[in-house]
Amino acid sequence: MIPQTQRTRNDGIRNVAIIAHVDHGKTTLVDGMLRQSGIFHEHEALVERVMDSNELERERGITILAKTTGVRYRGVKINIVDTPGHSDFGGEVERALTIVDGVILVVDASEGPLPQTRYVLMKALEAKLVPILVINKIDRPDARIQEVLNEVYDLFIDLDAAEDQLDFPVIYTIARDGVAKTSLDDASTNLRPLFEAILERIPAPVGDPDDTLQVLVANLDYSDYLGRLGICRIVSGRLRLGDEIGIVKLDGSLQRTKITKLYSFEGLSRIDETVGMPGDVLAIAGVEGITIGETITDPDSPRPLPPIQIDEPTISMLFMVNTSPFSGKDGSYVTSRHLRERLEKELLTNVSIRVEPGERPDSFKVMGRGELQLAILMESMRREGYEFAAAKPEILTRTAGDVILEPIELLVVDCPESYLGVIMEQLGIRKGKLTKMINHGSGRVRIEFHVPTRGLIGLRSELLTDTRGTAILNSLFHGYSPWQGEIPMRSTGSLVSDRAGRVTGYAVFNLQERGVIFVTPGTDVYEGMIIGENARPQDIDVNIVRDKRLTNIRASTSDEAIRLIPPRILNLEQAMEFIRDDELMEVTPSSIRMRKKILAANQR
Ligand SMILES: Nc1nc2c(ncn2[C@@H]2O[C@H](COP(=O)(O)OP(=O)(O)OP(=O)(O)O)[C@@H](O)[C@H]2O)c(=O)[nH]1
Ligand SMILES: [Mg+2]
Repeated sequence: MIPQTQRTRNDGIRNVAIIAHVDHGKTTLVDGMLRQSGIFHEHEALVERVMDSNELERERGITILAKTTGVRYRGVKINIVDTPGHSDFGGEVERALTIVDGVILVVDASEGPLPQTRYVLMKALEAKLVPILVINKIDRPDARIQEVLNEVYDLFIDLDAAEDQLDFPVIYTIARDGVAKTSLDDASTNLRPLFEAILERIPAPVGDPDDTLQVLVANLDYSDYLGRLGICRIVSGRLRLGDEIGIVKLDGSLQRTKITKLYSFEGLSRIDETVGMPGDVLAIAGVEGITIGETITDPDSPRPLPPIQIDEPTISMLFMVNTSPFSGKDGSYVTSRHLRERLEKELLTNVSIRVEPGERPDSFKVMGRGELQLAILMESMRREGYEFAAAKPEILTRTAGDVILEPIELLVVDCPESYLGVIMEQLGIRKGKLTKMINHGSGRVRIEFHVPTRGLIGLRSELLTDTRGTAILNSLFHGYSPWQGEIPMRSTGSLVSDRAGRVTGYAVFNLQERGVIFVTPGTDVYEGMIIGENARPQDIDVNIVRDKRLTNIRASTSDEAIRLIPPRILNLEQAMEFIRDDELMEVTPSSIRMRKKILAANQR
């Protein structure tokens, strides 16, 4: 008997996502796959980590957005999704997993599995995706390949992997050199063993081309030339250019439209296509308002796919119109309408961000997965010409009955043994509970804690100072637990300018003993602006614009330069960590300032 709906296997395709902890080498591995698939000619220079194409990604050397590319190997089209490894961008990974049939789990041969390895693997196993393990950076002098392999097995078992998921192939790579090996004594000099493993182990997609059209819009991209692109996976049916289709919107309504542009991914380019079959990963353009999570389907008998589920945000920040005396000086977009429209636009592409109206009409509660995610959003906005104020990040609590629950993170700290005491002390203050301590015998220890998310704010900079830059911190959302009680925050106060004017070297010289100064001579300030950190707990109002030419203080202008301690100029993330409840940060295209919420000294 012929089954009613025939599920056809599309053998010409493999869809795979590359997942890992941050910096373990995903994007570098994709470079190698692109280079070796023959898409680029030998002489064509390819920039390093070519998929990290946006400006902030290149500057910071991290992947922020998941991106799709395609290569061909032995006649098979392999669609590859490169994902970010930083935990704040976990939403990108969750989404990427909805369009693939398998994952390449990359693990650093020295660092081994870290919190985000656990997270991404957990998501992949839950989605029943087939894994291939890649142990990367086997060239590292401190590689501990066998140990790391065992740790990965332990992780799979810990995550309750099914029997067949445990049977994953292991490939050893030096992504930077484009080399993959099936065993450590394999003489391979290219990535062929990895490509072979993908063809052999990642299942070809299945789906019936004659069934009702169902296409999941899983990601968005933007092109100056084409406008908004929807990146989709065809689940069933045929998607033909020019066909009348229906889009089931997130609110359940149906939008009738036509597909006018259809593309597949080939290296860094898009190739025109006329038809898409089940399993294909394609981009469509020219569809007004298309958004992540929608289903493209038959307009006459629509069959929507289940919505994409992703984890909830854990922290929030209030964004508001900038009301400082300097507002509007260098931003092009400064009104609450500008802010609202920009945040609404962000929601279209960034599914792990939520926005709610704030208490005041000109403020917005922006919620995300972590400080870095919110910092990246603010940084993008200021570069686009936006100007606004933002309040201290807050943790999103929940309630169960009358118990307040707060988010808890799994924190892994790697540090030299000698700093163990300092780490324990700092985490103690922040209500961290030690859960595990591993000594690899290399002089470094790995310590794991469960610690309230709010205890992590400012922790990184604190520990980097305390351990002279040697501690490595990684954290991952762990769950909710009852409110852990008060955690003392910054023990210092702010130095606050008591009047408007221009900072003088003379004033800085006189104030620098009181604490750390954040401004350079020549900077314009206003009353209520924070110009430094007081060494004592309380705030003090100071005159940072005093100009008294006392000859015994500076004999000459060059003398002045010598006597001034260089200021500490805070970047966005540092300012986010510095400000307290009664303070704001002011974000503009050219500056990041901090201020008291109430500017007038006599009203505070
Ligand atoms: N020694 C060594 N270094 C490598 C290797 N592969 C990648 N790297 C380096 O590791 C660093 C991180 O590489 P990326 O490819 O950006 O890592 P990623 O996993 O994409 O990072 P995120 O996307 O930010 O999570 C870069 O400095 C690479 O040059 C390798 O095989 N050996
Ligand atoms: Mg990357």
